[in-house]
Parts: sequence; C-alpha cells; structure tokens
Amino acid sequence: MRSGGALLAVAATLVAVALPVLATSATVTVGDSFYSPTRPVVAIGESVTWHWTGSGSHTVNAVVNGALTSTVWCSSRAAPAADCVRTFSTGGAFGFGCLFHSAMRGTVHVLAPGAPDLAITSVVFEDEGSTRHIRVTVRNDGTQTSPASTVRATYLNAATQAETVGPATVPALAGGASTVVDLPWTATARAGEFELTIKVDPTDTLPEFDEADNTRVEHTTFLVAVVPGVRVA
Ligand SMILES: [Cu+2]
Repeated sequence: MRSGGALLAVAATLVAVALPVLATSATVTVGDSFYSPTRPVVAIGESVTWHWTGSGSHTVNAVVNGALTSTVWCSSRAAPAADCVRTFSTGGAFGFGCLFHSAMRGTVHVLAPGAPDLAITSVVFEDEGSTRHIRVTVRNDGTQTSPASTVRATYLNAATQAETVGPATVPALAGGASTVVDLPWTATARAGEFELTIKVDPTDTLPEFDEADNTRVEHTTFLVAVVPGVRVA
C-alpha cells in the first residue's frame, strides 16, 4: 500500500511537470446544450480537449461548409464521462457540432506559429477643447503581419444606454509593431465617471492565440457637464 502511494505521488509529480506543455492547448466545456468557448484557438500540432459537464448526451461531429457531417470527433456521451482529445496537425478553421442539438456549433482555429495576435497595451486620455481623445496603443504580438482591423470603445450613458466611440481603423501591423489609434470622444452634456470598454477587433474577425488581451476597461471622469458652445462660469 505504502509503495503504491509513493508511486501515485511520483505519477502526480510527473503530471504536474507535464502540464505546462499542455497549457497552450484549449479546453471546450460541453454543457446542456452548449459548447464554451465556441471558437477555441490552438497552434498547429496542439490539441483541443472537450470536457463534458452536461447531463444530457452530446457529440462532437465535424461541420464542413456549414453542414454537420457523420464524421465523429467525439462519440455521444454524458457527464461524468472521459474527456475527448483531438490533435490538429494542419492550419485552418475546422467546424464542429452536436448531432442532437443544432444550436451547438463551434469552430477550432488552428494557427501557424507567429500568427497575428493583436493586444491593447495602453490607453491614454487627452482633452482638446470639448473633445476627449482616447489614444489606444495596439500591438501585434505575432511575427506575421496582421490585417487591418478596428478599435472602438463602449460605455453606458447617464440613461444607462450603450453608446459607442468609434470604430477607428487599425492599420495592418508588421510582427512586433505597434500603433496609436485615436478615438475622438466628442463631448455631449455629461458629468461624472464613465467606464469604457475598449476593444480591438471587436467583432472577433481575426482568430488569435489570445483574445483576452483585446479588451481594456478604463475609467474616466468629466468634472462638469461639457456642452459644446456653452461656457461654464
Ligand atoms: Cu448536444
């Protein structure tokens, strides 16, 4: 018993050591009735793990040209069930879906090493007249050139309605390059603190290794309501 425990401890250590190698792979939760995330991103040679949490039965089948096929990636199973792992050896976008639920659809994006990966690295506010400029620094963390994209900011106004600043164009960026994009926020009557959610590639057009670094949340305060053409005494 004792030696068995020791062996288990050794096995646990080996697993712990092996984990960083798997860290860049993606895991998709299979629930009732959804996949999350629906667009996992991995590099060529990496794998996607589907992990069942739903009590209903779900499959993972290949989707080609928008149509579910009979090609089974993961057979029908319900939680608790063994994970299903698939390794992707070629780049591209690979659709998948559940045989039983037409709303369960997703796409695995398999990127070559160095693929474009946009990130917001800083946000600076600068006032000019009644305009507050939101200057957003966007960097391409990949080694390949990123296509032109956009950046925008959203916030809730005093009536808690969503409003948008921009979008502004982010030019194509060489690998490692960065640029500053200006979002001019023309003042309307407003005062107080606003929470801005600033996002590059807001429609997720560009598959990236790290989508989490596309968004920055910033707070900015207008001390008085600025109304164009009205002088505050
Ligand atoms: Cu299903």
